[in-house]
Formats: sequence, structure tokens, C-alpha cells
Amino acid sequence: MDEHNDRKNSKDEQLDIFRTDDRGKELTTNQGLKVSEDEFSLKAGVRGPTLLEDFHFREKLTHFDHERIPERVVHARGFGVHGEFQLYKNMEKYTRAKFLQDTSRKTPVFVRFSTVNGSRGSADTVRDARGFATKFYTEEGNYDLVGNNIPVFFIQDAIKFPDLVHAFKPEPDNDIPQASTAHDTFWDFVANNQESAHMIMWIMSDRAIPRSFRMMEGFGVHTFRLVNEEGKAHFVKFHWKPLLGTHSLVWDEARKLAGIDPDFHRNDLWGAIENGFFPEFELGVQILAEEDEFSLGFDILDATKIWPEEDIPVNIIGKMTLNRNVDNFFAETEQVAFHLGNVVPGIDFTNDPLLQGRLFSYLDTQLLRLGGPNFHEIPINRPVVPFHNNQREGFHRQTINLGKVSYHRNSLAGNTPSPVSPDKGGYATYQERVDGVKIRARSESFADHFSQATLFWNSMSPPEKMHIIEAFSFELSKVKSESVKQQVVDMFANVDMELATAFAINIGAHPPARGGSAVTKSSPALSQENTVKSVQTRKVAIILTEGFNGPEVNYVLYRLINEGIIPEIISEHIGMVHGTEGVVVKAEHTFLTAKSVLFDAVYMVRGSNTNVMFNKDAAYFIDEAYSHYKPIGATGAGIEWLRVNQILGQPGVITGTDMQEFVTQFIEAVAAQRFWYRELA
Ligand code: HDD
Repeated sequence: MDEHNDRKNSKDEQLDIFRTDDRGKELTTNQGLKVSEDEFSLKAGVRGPTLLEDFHFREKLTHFDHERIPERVVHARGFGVHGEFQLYKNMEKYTRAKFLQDTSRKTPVFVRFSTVNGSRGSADTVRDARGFATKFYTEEGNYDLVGNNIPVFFIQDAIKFPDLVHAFKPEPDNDIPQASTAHDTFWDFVANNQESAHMIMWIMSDRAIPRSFRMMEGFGVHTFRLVNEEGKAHFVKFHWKPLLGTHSLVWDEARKLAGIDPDFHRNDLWGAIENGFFPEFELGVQILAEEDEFSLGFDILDATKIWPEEDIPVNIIGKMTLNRNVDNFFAETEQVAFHLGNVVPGIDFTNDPLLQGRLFSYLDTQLLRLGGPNFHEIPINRPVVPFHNNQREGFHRQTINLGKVSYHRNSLAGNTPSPVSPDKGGYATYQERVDGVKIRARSESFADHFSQATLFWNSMSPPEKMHIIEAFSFELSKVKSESVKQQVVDMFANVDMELATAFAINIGAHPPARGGSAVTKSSPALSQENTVKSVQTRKVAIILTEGFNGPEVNYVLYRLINEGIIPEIISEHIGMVHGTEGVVVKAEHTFLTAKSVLFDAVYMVRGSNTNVMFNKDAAYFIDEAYSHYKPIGATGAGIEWLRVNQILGQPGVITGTDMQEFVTQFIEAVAAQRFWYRELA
């Protein structure tokens, strides 16, 4: 489309071929027949029955009847965006993947963020892992990095995936609860599959309620291999690091948002891109030499383990910028098909049994979801390079293959399409030596389920620990089985006694009789307290009414916007509001639509002289923002409100008469984002 011309990449150009604009066109059937009437079916008499002959009616209705495709069995609710990836450093020492060698190249990408548990129509802000799936449209074919915002997983072997999913999805008798793990079957699974301990710690932490898709890390989870031109391999873990830092909601806020704006994360991402605040994520790699495979004290094939960043640093190698929203949600976001088997030369697998099973599942699921084997021809899934092989036919085939020959080896087509040798770009599997007896068993090296769960707990700040205890308490309060609750308490006593005892008391279970961990290590990189803090795109609610201090508000608005903060004005009515000295501002909200959970901070200018309801709503708004640890600022008449709310002088509550100093301090508070220690002050 024209508006994208300045930043068209090869994928965008390819999609142009398939884009169509119906605006201003004549109405036709799918056969191109112009339609003269589209409101009345063909009848035998104006009050008579509809005729079977009505081909237009039948085409329209049957198409409508078939509009839905099965939702994804997991990750059903998602949101996709386009972007580009550019490398900072040539990685040829480790990999022959061209998109990881050429720093001048911009590789088009499509990213789909998702929740895991809920249906397509479920709320964005539920407690859950978030999917972070990236399709790189490289010149060597599509490479898919299908990760999550949590670096570990619930289970170690893919054969348990259907059991896990059956346990966390709504219970089968009544299909309740939606998009929530707070129910018996999930916690029964956890207690009886203790390899889940580490993942559960992450799911109970703030990581599972991100503030924004733009503010969460991404992880490839598994150990993969990078293989260089000489055939030498290194183990690798992939990371995405958001430039805005990793930030979360608080649980009360997340729950309220699920009702107030179920599309909160969608709106946030769509809006940021439409307003030119392009989300950026740096790609990082942790690299381990093959000879160090057994040096970490745990098995690197076990997907319930991280490589602590302090032990193996994350080497930042490039940046992805998400800069374009989709044109059509169904065509792009719903039909995009990710698959871990989509690799390019220089990237290879390991024997992680979770990864091995995923290599089967993704292709299999697309066959059902997208209705046959030709889903690679759907525009969003097409590589930007041509594909040639002897695969033919199947439902919805688009390609018209020329010639008679569709087999290998042949002489009639000169034995083409012909395999390509690895030195000319053909994919050659890494020649790992494999030796063993056939056996259904778990390696002993996968047996430690608790050490890293404790490492995670040890790494949390006091507020983060408090949130984890609250999350366990919330979830288990919803579990009906006393036995399951007790099993969970006893299980997490192996992680930390203080944790298990605290939530045991909250849920009315017996505190654990025994437990505790010898692990004292912590990893500061795991705490969000140590993340990047930025004011960019933070949303500030400005509450004001007629007669506000014009110059002061003008100055605050100017400074906030200058910092990349997004101020939005709430008043008694939408539209123009008049301040002193001829200043007029536009209010976008009233309290009917503006709730404090939709904002990151509040600036209170003044209440209403006449409208009691408005003032009540303003007091509630400030109180709620305060209880969610958000920065609150006030000047002039606004200060009185903070006095009435009894929050003057508390951490992150900024007032002042010197406007320059006030705004500087307020911006610093917005950057700090949350004042967790407020309650302790
Ligand atoms: Fe999965 C979708 C991530 C384990 C089977 N998975 C899916 C998506 C993401 C992940 C981000 C959504 C892709 C999209 O946006 O379309 N899955 C993960 C991660 C895992 C993981 C990070 C553990 C490390 N998954 C996993 C296992 C299996 C699956 C063990 C099965 C053996 N996942 C699927 C699936 C889905 C899927 C059933 C559903 C829709 C789809 O694939 O395309 O095949």
C-alpha cells in the first residue's frame, strides 16, 4: 500500500500481489458476476418461499457458514505484527546462517504474540505464559523461532504435552474456567508432575501478567545448535530483550483490565505502531562449546532449566523493530503457521525430548487448522525466495506447476529440481553421533526439579516474592480439593519453606512439615527490579475541569510529550475544556471510559466545583492508582486531593509549586514506574 512505500521490504512487496481493495468497487459474486440486488433473496412471490435457484444467496450464505477455522489448540488468542531484523555483529564464527552474518541486511519478520490457555475471544491480561513466535523471511527460506516470554517449560518430554494441556484448559464437564489455571485439574497435574516446579514459579510471578507485549522478554527455551561453515557446532539459547525493559501489571489491575479492556495488549501494540512508537527487541545468544556440554551441573537438554546469565552472558547480536500492523487479522495473524522445523543452514536441533516432539506437532496441527498440506502457499506463510520440489496437489493448491515431471530421480527434466550441496546452500543436518538402546525412560540427569525453582525464588526482590505468594494463594483458593492443595504445599516446600508456609496459611492448608532447599545461589538478571526503566510510551492520565491553570498544564503537557510520554485528558465531558489565560485543551475521556488501570500514572490538576459524581470518581481513580503503586502528581488545586486521600508525601507521590522541578520529579517517578515499597514506608 502507498503509505508503506517508504519502508517496503521483500515480504511487504510480496504481500502486495495478494492485497485487494474493495472500496469504491462494483459488487460481484465470487465468479465476477455483477450483482444487481443484495438485500432480498429470490422468492416465489414477495411473501413466498426462497428458491433453491438463488445462486447468489447460496454462495453468500455458504461462504459465511464456512468462515471459521479451528482455533489453535493452544495459543488460540494472539496478535501479529510485521517488522524487520538487523544484525549488529557478524556471527559467522558460529553459524553459516546468512541472516546472522550480514549486518547490512534487513530481514523481514512477522511476530505473533499470544496467550497459551484461553480461547480466541479470551482476555489479554490473564495470568499465563505469553507466546513470542517470530518468522524470519530470510534469503535462505523461512526460519521460525517459536518461543515464549518464560525461558523454561512445564514438562521435559513432549509426550506429556496433551496431558498438560488437558489439565490447564477449562475442565471438560462444564468448560470452566476460561483462560485460567486457578482450578483443580491444573494443580493436580502440577503436584503429580513435579518437573513443572520451575515453570510454576515463573507462572506465579509477575512475568505471567506483562504490562505490554512490548515489555516482555522472549526465549527460544530449548538448547539449539549453531553450526558454522566448517561444520563446527556450538550450543545456543536464544533471547529477545525489549528495549523498554521487562514490566508487569499487578494482579488486581490485570483482573480489572480483563473486563474493562479485554483487548488491552492488542490495543497497546496496535496503537504503539500506529503512533510510530515501534517496539524494539534485541536478539541475544548464550553460547556454549560442545565440549562444555556437561559443565553446567544440569542437563542442557532439559527444557526446565535456564543457563543463568551471570554464568553464561547473553551476547546481544542484533535488533528487531516491529513497524507495521497487519492489513487483515484473519489473512495474516490467524493463518500464519509456525513450525520449529522451519530452519536455515547453520541452525540445528538438539536431542531435547521436548524439542523433538514439537518438531512433529507444529506441522501436524497446521494440516488440520489450515485444511491441508498447501498452507505454505498462503501469503503470510510464503518464503520470500521461490520454492521448487515435486510435491503436488492437495486441497487449495495455488501453484500451477508446469511440465510432466513430478518425481526424483528423472531424466525428462534433467533430474531437476536438483538437490543442492551444502557448500552451495543446501541444508545438511549436523552429524551428531547417536548411540543407545531403544528405551522409554527419563535420563537421570533430568531428575533435579527444584534447584532452579529455588534459584528463581532467591533472585526475587521482596515485592516480587510477595506477589508470588499472593498468586499461589489466589490460584489455590480456587481449588476445591483439599488433598490437591496440600500436595501443592508439600511440593513447594522443596523450593522454599517460607513460600510454602505463607501460602499454606492463606489457603487453609497445613504448613509443610518438612522441606527447604540447600540452594543459596541467585541470579540478579531474573528480577524485574533490575530491568531497564523507560518513560517512553507510558500513559499519564491528566484530570482537570473548566478553569484549570492554563500555563501550568500547557507546560506539563509539553514536557511529558517531549519525553515520549503519552498524556490523555479526563474531564467532565469529552471535547474542549477551557483553562486560565486562554488555554484550551481537548479531553479524550470522561470517567465513563477512563479507568485508572488503563494508565501508568496520574497528574491531578483539579476537580469540579459543581459535579459531585466527577469528584467522587476522581478520588476513586487516584486511590486505585495509588493502590497499584503508580506515580501520582499534583499541582495547585490538585494537591488538596492527595491530602484528602491521605497520600501526600508517600513514595512516588509528587507535588510542588516550582513547575520545572515538579515536572522533572514527576517524569523521574513515571520512569520508576511502580513504588512497591509504598506500603512499607
Ligand atoms: Fe507450542 C503453538 C510455544 C511446547 C505444540 N507453541 C505454539 C505457539 C507458541 C508456542 C508461541 C503459537 C504459535 C503461533 O503464534 O501461531 N510451545 C511453545 C514453547 C514450548 C511449546 C515455547 C516449549 C518450549 N508446543 C509445545 C509442545 C508441543 C507444542 C511440547 C507439542 C508436543 N504449540 C504446539 C501446537 C501449536 C503450538 C499444538 C498450536 C498452534 C500451532 O502449534 O500452530 O502445535
